[in-house]
Amino acid sequence: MVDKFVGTWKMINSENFDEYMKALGVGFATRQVGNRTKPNLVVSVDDQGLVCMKSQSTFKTTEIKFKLNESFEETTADDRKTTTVMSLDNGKLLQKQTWDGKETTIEREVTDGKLIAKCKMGDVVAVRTYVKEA
Ligand code: ACD
Repeated sequence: MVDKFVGTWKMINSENFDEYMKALGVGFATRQVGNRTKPNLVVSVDDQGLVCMKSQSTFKTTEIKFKLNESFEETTADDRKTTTVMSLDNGKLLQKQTWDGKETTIEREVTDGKLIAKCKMGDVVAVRTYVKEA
C-alpha cells in the first residue's frame, strides 16, 4: 500500500545532494539549481491504482505515473532518460532507475510523519527530508 505516501510534502532538509548529483554525472550549472531548489512532492493514487508522483518547484516540475513492479520510461529532472521500476519493500517505496548501463535507487519511507528520501548511487547517499504541508 502506498497510502502513507499520499499527500503534499515539502522538503525541509537535504544532505549530500551535490555529491549524489556528481555521481549521476550532473554538470555544474544544473547542480547549482538542484542545490538551491526545495521541491514539493505530491503523491496521489487514482481509483485504478495508478500512482502519480509529482516533484514541483519554480525551476522544474516532473511527474511520473506508475503501477508497482511495472517498468516505464522516465525523464528525470536532470534530463536522464531512464527505465524505471517502482516497488514496495518492507514499507519502503523503491524507485530503481537504469540508464547507460548505470543504476541508481531512491528509497522513500515515512517515519514519524516525515518522508525520508535516500538517493543512492554506488557508495554515495543523499538524504532528503520532507514534511506534510499543513
Ligand atoms: C528527491 C530526490 C530526487 C532526485 C532525483 C534526481 C534529480 C537529480 C538531479 C536534479 C538536479 C537539477 C534539476 C533542477 C531542478 C529540480 C530540482 C528538484 C530535484 C528533485 O525526491 O528529493
